[in-house]
Amino acid sequence: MFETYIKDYNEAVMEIDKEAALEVVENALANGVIPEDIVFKIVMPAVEDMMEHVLNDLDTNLAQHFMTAQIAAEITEKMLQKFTQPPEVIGRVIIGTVFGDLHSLGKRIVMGCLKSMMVDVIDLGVNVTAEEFVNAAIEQNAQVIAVSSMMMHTATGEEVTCGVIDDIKMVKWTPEQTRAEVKRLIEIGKPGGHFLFGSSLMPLELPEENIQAMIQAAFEFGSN
Ligand code: B12
Repeated sequence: MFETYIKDYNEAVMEIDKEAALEVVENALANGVIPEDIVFKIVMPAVEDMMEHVLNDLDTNLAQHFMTAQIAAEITEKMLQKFTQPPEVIGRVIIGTVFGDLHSLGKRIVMGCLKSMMVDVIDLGVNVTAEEFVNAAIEQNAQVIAVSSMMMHTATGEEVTCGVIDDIKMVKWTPEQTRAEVKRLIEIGKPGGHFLFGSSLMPLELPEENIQAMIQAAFEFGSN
């Protein structure tokens, strides 16, 4: 019977079906499974299983990855209140997204995994300065500071200005028009330094000669 709960729970998270996953947990509890076993024998192995899939199985998608962590965190928090003995928390982590960066999805997945593994997580949100990380770690007596940083310049702490070419319009431009636009952007951004020129979406329809023209112009006008 217990094996069936494991199988049903895994299927539910792979289907991104939160309701079904919660129902498996409710059924298991109603049939005498203890909250400790829900967390350590059903929920936590499912998170580990998902991490394996993400590493080795190209068909695993972001929604499955995200929801497994979120469901695990939610159930673990509920089950902790029902544990007969206070659970052994293995450590405390201060987490946040670095200053200048507003990306939060990856951080939330990491938080979900950590919570389901008995780590106390304190989230400082996004756009967090180095001082805020350190002060929080000292105040909260955390052993680990976990920093999420999705962008090159915020990861390295540089102040940069980004100039992104309009790669939707670039689909219809000629290589000469592309070159002129790169020149224009770089002339605006380059004075003073710390200027990052780039593209964004790169639609599949972009003619290759425009990409070549963009790169050549970026080297030509961007070099000192
Ligand atoms: C979604 C997204 C956005 C969303 C963010 C929504 C949100 N609330 O998070 C929006 C549209 C707002 C956005 C904005 C911008 N974005 Co953006 N964005 C993305 C995108 C498409 C996906 C990021 C994501 O969520 N991935 C899914 C998660 C699950 O993966 P993940 O973040 O990598 O996290 C995993 C690991 O990295 C790791 N991890 C993450 N954090 C941590 C922390 C710790 C401690 C640990 C252990 C692990 C860990 O575990 C996670 C789970 O597996 C990426 C491109 C890409 N394919 O990655 C660009 C991307 C990150 N963005 C980029 C850019 C440039 C921007 C903008 C500057 C665009 C603009 N010109 O306005 C702005 C920045 C605004 C700002 N100041 O932050 C660039 C960064 C380039 C670079 N490397 O420097 C990327 C790479 C796109 C690109 N190719 O140009 N973006």
